[in-house]
Amino acid sequence: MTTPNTNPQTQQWQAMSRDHHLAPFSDYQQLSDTGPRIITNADGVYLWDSEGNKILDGMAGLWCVAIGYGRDELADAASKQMKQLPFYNTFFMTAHPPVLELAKTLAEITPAGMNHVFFTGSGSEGNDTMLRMVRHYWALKGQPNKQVIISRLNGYHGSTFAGSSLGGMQGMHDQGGVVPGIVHIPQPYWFGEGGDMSPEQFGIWAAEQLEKKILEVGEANVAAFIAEPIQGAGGVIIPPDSYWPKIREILAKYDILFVADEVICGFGRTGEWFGSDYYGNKPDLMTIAKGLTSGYIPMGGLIVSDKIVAVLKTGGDFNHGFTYSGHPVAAAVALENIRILRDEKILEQVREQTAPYLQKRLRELADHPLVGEVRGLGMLGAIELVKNKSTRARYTDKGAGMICRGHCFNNGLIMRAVGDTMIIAPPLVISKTEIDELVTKARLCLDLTLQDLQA
Ligand code: PXG
Repeated sequence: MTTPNTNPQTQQWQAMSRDHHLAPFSDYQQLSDTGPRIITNADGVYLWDSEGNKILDGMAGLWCVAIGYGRDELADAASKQMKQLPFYNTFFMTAHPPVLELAKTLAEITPAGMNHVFFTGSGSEGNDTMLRMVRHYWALKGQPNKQVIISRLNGYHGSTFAGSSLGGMQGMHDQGGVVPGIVHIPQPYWFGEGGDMSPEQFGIWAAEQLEKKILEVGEANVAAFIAEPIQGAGGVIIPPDSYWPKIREILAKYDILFVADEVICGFGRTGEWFGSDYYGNKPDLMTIAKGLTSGYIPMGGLIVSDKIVAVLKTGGDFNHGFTYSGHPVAAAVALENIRILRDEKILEQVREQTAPYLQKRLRELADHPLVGEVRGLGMLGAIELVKNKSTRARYTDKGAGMICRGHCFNNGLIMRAVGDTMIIAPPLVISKTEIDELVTKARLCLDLTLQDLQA
């Protein structure tokens, strides 16, 4: 699938990869044989590789570069902070101005009643923190049996042991096992799993699986339910409209905590600050990362509601923390990123202008013979590749998604393949002209993929 290299430096870098680098979620033999594509620079919504190819980044890096590449303000904020105080920890009764200013700023944009944040270095660490905090919370409340977390199959909550156990990715569970006390329910993925039910019926059915699981485990043993408002890595799975209202109804009946994993949906991806705002959900905790710094520097966190903080205050030390919790440089970058999102009214622009346009243009691809469904919301989109539009049957064993991903790479567009679902999550600042380019390239790549599948 990859085109031959012409820049001799590309081969040198690929040799370094082969000889020394173990990349995430990669087949090491394949990576060694083929060599990675080397990305050398970026600006706006575009990337350039070492061969000089310009590529429209339809995935915002990895769902994170909200404000686009090349914003000097973030580099300047990092540089200034590095010169003033490059590191100090937030353990042992110390803090520094950037971490405090960021905590206050987050309280301004998070839902009402969520006024505290525990900082981490990543989304996975945020979910790890959540697991310990939630179990500790119930123990402090005199209910130490409330330990079990209910999560969803095909959800993604990170790659630490807690993160991958909370997630519902079998391939991860198979390598090294899982943390005990985490159980999974089906996902609200109508296109893939809805069968003969209507989307609305299926949404109710999928939500009812939560109640079924609470009753099976016993309310007295359940600590929390965790879910992404929209599953990202699972394939941009937008629940049927009936799903979240039914989940809210179930959560109101039982004394369990609700955790929204906002790592992808947070910071404007749906046109609201958080996916929970979009759906009107009321979480007790929210995991954040990615869009918090637009990916310019690693940072994550766990937003904690006042109700939980009040209980934590009764418990002495919370025995948890990372060297880089609240790192001053990351905090300074996050503050500048949020300032840009606010001052440039990027959420308003997404909500009122570019997301409606992206969704309209994307849906034009539904007429393509290879496309079984186009769905999307805000700056998220998914295109289902099928052999038969009416039965939703796939091209089994052909790897349609990977073929399409290869064509995209070679034609200047990054789209991710999750099985045979092509997904996009472009930078929030993508313009209408750039959206036109994205859709034109996507159609071309669908044509090329169909040719290959029929050959
Ligand atoms: N929760 C969600 C919802 C995520 O999408 C994490 C937690 C973990 O965050 P960190 O910062 O620890 O990676 C994520 C991360 C993909 C892909 O292939 C998605 C993620 C990470 C890597 C690959 O779509 N999401």
